[in-house]
Amino acid sequence: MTKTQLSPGELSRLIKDLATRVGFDACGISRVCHLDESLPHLIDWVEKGKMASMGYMARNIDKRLDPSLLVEGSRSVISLLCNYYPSSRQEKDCPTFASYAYGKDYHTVLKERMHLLCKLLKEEIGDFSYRVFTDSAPVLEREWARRAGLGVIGKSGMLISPTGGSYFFISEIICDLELEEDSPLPQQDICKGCRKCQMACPTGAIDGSRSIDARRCLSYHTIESQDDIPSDIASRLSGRVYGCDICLEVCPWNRLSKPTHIEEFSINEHLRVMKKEDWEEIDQERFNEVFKNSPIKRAGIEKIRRTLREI
Ligand code: B12
Ligand code: SF4
Ligand code: SF4
Repeated sequence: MTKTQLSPGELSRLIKDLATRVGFDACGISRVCHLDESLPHLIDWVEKGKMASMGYMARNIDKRLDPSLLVEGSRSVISLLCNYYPSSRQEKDCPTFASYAYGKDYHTVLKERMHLLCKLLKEEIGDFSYRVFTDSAPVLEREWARRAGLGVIGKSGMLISPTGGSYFFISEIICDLELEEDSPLPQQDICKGCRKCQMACPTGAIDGSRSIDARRCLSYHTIESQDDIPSDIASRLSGRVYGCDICLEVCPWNRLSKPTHIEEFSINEHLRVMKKEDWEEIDQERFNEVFKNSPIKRAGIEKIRRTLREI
């Protein structure tokens, strides 16, 4: 069978079935286009310096707004959500890590699943071209997921699914297939009168504009930034050494969260129990061994130890 034998609607339904089969929680489709509406928002964010030292956010703006410049000949963006809400947490008195980093690196886990999805699809419809992405290239992932009807952007900047909350990774397959697109959810204000994330953010990074100021975000300072943490930010860490989940924890939509069924996202046994003194003692070799497949390698042991001294 070739891809021409299925209509765009039939193809889209087949892709959504396969997405469920390989373990994704939601799948939505958009047609490749230039994200005109996002341009002023993104430029404003960059020009006001809210990207902090993440210079890569100011580069490739054209590609970030137009996937056809990133993947030649692409016609559709298949957005996928994958739930990572943990079923078990770190022990008490351990330095706190953001829950997205508990298990195996999501880049690897999700890319494997997306390639599997495409392999199964090729078995059904024949060859097509595609590339897979998750937090790995200039792609406005939340905006594509929003356009594909998978959720709405909250005050915290998070993409919130009205059926499952915001503990989801976003990833996408950008391909040359002609598919039936989904519609965005109605632009009702998902937050209504709520300001819980704004009130709870310890550093005032959330101003209600639906994107955040990275210069004030603990996640930025504990993972992305190579500099020492400024003292007014460091004094608000409250035990956090890698990322921050506060704006997710307080969000009422996350009462809908259910533990992930993806085994690879369950908490690394060492991370679950390691106390401050264990982090001070672990050497580079042992760190590499224990956290071989973990996203926390991004910050590295030296950065984690520098942050530890601040908590
Ligand atoms: C840079 C980055 C960061 C930076 C900056 C955060 C930020 N808000 O931009 C830092 C290091 C601080 C960070 C932190 C976190 N991140 Co991050 N991060 C990214 C990254 C690489 C780019 C985001 C980006 O483009 N920012 C630029 C701003 C301008 O864009 P934006 O906030 O996405 O907003 C767009 C739309 O929402 C829309 N929009 C928003 N408001 C409005 C209003 C109007 C009127 C309109 C028209 C449009 C609009 O327009 C914007 C431009 O299109 C993405 C991966 C990717 N490639 O997309 C992951 C990503 C956003 N991060 C993610 C996660 C999980 C986190 C953390 C929870 C990790 C943690 N626990 O520590 C925190 C959450 C902090 C927060 N509340 O946002 C997930 C979010 C999943 C979700 N459900 O939303 C992503 C998508 C990674 C992934 N593949 O899953 N992150
Ligand atoms: S991740 Fe933490 S510091 Fe960053 S915006 Fe959310 S609550 Fe604020
Ligand atoms: S905590 Fe409240 S204001 Fe913040 S994103 Fe969730 S619903 Fe919106």
